[in-house]
Amino acid sequence: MFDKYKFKIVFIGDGYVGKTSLIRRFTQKSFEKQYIKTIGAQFSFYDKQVENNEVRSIFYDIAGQDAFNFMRKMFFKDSKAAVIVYSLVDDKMGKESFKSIKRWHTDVLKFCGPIPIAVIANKVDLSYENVVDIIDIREIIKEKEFLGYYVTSAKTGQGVKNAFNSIIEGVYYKS
Ligand code: G3D
Ligand code: MG
Repeated sequence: MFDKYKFKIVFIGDGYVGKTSLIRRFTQKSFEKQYIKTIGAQFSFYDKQVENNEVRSIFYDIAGQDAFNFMRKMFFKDSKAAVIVYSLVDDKMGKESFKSIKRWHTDVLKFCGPIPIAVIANKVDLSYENVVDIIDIREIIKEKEFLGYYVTSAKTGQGVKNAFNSIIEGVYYKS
């Protein structure tokens, strides 16, 4: 049933930015999270109809940030898209997570080639102002197939459904 449209979408970004919370918030309890020990990752499915086609998205999530360097190749293998998450919180970790977008982008290019990439700015509930301009993001992600920039809160749910649905549809229309 899902032979035709099956998208592996990898979630990357610094630790503590909210990757796991975002995936959990969107997929809720509809699918069990599964853990793949050999690559230090976990994943969740999400099925949705796009243009009368069943689309299965498989969101890959880094399980242990520290061990991740060793598993990158396997983690990224056969990805159809990548989502780089950073935190809007105005503290050291938040600012650092924004600077890291470049590094994560380099990783994607290295392991996947020019696949579509989206950026999610998370924890908007903890930020008074979204100071980062989308132009900056586009500068960093110079992908032709940029999947967009989304502002979310995994805590309140703000922007989460829109971000995931847009990303899934974006991947579908580019596939
Ligand atoms: P990671 O998977 O990227 O490492 P997590 O990040 O999803 O584990 O989230 C890290 C912490 O940030 C968690 O806090 C989580 O609850 C919190 N968090 C994630 N997203 C948001 C958000 O949008 N808003 C707020 N306010 N908090 C968020 P704890 O304390 O449970 O470790
Ligand atoms: Mg996590």
